Amino acid sequence: MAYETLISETTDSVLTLTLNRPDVLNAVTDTMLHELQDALKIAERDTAVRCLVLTGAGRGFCAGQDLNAGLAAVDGKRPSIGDHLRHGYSPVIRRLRAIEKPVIAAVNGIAAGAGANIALACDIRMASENAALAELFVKIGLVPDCGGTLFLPLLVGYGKAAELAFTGDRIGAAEAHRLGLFNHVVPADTLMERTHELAARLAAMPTKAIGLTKRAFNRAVMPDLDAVLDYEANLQEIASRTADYAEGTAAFREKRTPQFVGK
Ligand code: LHQ
Repeated sequence: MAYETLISETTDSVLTLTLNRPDVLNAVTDTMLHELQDALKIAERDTAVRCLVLTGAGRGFCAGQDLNAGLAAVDGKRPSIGDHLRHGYSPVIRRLRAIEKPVIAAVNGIAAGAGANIALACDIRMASENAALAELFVKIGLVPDCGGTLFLPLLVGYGKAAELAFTGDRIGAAEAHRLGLFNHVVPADTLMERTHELAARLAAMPTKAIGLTKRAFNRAVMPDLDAVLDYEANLQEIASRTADYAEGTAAFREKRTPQFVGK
């Protein structure tokens, strides 16, 4: 299948999906969301695919929502960010969690905002030494979405999750590994080879047993994912109506430091 923003390749029963907007660190557009939804839907049904790898082209994994794409008011009408999450991002997160095959994120560079939480929605994260992760929503006046309010405290505990989400600080690969956010950190030039080794190994294992294990983990530790995604969308809608969100996004586009007013 040929996509505009995604490269899809299958080798040794491993489907590799590469986010492909390298000039903007693979920032997410509507097209990318639709293509991801489509590719994951096909992968779910395709018995020849027994493991998935998600990675990014170029020096970034994914910089989250493309802040230059479709968020401005048109004819005085603002698009609803809550709806954007419900119809664009949430189906992707739900599919990553529901697909009964292992999903590995090969984090090749910065994973930020929605990009960070897409990585956290995967089962296992392999990372290169120059990878980094940032829950930087707060830096544009937003709250973590894409399931981050669940995945982050689940992986690192509440205190560290609060620190990462409240500050938006970027953490390097070694720190992310120490916190349990990245399973393994490897030299950049070996990331895809090492990821493929693990993926091929998992693809040769009893896929049904792995799928059922994933189903059980989902039920045990994230049974309310749908409600979490919906709640995040409601909260993001509120946050997106604040002066700080307007300032944060304007400052990003104008390449300057934002001046937040706290409301
Ligand atoms: C970008 C982006 C980007 C556009 C880098 N957009 N161009 C959901 C629903 C609806 C609304 C809002 O949000 C959400 C969820 C979210 O994901 S919110 C979070 C959105 N993402 C961000 O706020 C991240 C913005 N990017 C950054 O802060 C930096 O680019 C990071 C820290 C990711 C990387 O910094 P650097 O390594 O210094 O790279 P850079 O800033 O120079 O970026 C390279 C290029 O990519 C640059 O373009 P240029 O033309 O100057 O070379 C950036 O403008 C572009 N880019 N992220 N999200």
